[in-house]
Amino acid sequence: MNTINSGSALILVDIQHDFLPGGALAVPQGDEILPIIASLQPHFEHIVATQDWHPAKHGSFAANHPGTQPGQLIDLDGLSQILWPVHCVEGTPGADFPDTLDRSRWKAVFKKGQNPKVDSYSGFFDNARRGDTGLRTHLLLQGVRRVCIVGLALDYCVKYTALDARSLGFETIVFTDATRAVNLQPEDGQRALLELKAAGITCLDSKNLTRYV
Ligand code: VGL
Ligand code: ZN
Repeated sequence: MNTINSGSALILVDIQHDFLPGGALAVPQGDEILPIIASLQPHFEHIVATQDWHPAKHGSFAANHPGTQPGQLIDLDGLSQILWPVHCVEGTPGADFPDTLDRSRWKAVFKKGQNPKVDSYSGFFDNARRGDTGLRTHLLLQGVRRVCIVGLALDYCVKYTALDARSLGFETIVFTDATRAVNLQPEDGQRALLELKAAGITCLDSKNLTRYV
């Protein structure tokens, strides 16, 4: 395969210890994407990553709402919020990238989820679409027109990053073999793919990368 054209960027979403097997919010089979991502990275000139990065007092943690359990829905500052186990707390090992993930060619890392009052699934904006991570500006300054999105988890951060990318006008591809779903409900991953396709996002196996671009 050849290096993908320079107008394309690879976005690695939240590939962090806490979302991998053994982590606080482990995505089933999340580790299976690591070798696929290793083989994808050499094909891209522009690679960026997002990093879930919460203060310990974050409002998405069930532990910060006495009497609640992970998986429960609450109102958080006016938005419906699923409560999660404590995960990706800033500066902790769970928030780190695994050593097996090659970071040597990444152009930038965009942290998200720092505002305790609102969760942030997308790598572009928080869930209230107020805070901006700077990812959009970064991509535009690099001349990126197409984004290829991989990482964890398909039904949350990958989905919302892809939907925002599309709504911002980027041609958007999700490599489905390089993502895995949390599946709080067993069909959540499949439903996410339908939503992505309905929004005009291309969902394909990364084996088809060169055939497509
Ligand atoms: C994520 C739930 C909470 C994700 C992050 O990366 O998909 N999911 N925080
Ligand atoms: Zn989070």
